[in-house]
Amino acid sequence: MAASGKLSSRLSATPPACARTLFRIGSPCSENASFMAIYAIGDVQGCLASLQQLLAQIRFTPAHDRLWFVGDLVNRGPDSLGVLRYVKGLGPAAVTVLGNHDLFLLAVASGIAMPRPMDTIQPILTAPDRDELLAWLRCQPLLYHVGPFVMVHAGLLPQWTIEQAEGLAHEVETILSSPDYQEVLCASFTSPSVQWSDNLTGLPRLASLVHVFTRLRTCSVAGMMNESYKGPPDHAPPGFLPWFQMPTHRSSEATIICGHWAALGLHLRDNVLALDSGCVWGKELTAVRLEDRRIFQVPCDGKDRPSR
Ligand SMILES: [Mn+2]
Repeated sequence: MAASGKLSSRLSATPPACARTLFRIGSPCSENASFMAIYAIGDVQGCLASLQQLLAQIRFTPAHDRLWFVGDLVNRGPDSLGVLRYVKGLGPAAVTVLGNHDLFLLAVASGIAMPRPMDTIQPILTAPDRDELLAWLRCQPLLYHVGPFVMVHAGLLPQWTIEQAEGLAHEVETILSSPDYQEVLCASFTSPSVQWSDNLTGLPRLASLVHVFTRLRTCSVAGMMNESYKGPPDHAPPGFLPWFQMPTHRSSEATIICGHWAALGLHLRDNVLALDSGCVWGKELTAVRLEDRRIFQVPCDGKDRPSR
């Protein structure tokens, strides 16, 4: 559904009625009552110029508006340091959830993972404010839930309710934001991933959760995650479907906002807003205004080329 070429904005499926209660600040009877807009934004991955262009298009005003980022603020694009500084600097005007590239940055910074040729995180690692940026990043959530909306980087297993998913995310967030955070990074980046099971304990449990929240694309009806498939949903391996298409998808009462799957592209359903429209691959960066589901996009054709 991603628009191509020129700047575009349009409306998609109707938001749930209860979404409107999110957007009121102060008393509606007050003379000073103001209304804010919440914009959910897809994977930025260091594409600062595209982000700035998108924010200009929506006339983002930090005093009144809120930005929700689906994670993967950094890597592959040319200015991960600039994006990280900008989003951190927004304070309460921005929320982000952690993506796999954000966690990879933390793992490299801890000496747990090695950077690869396509990675563009080195300027963060040598920045004078590196420690503040990284400390801020690892305290961001894996799951953010307000009203009818739940934001995660990749997806939720079909057997999880929203309440279960929140509790599971909190297990990981508690460790990541503690002095022991490197243990979960080490388990996530140096051991073979383990399929999720309620019976998992300790670090394999946390690593499996990290894997699901930040990398899930397709899974089986039984909730087994496909580890490697990154292509378009129509060509998923036999027995695997996009996580949100499962007939027993137990989180379907909420609207899930996610990214991570560039080959899926911008994909909007009544209860899913998948926003990775491939900015870092020269396609578009997308924002959805949650109040009315209006779509805003900028083309990312040249100003934010990934370095190779
Ligand atoms: Mn990702």
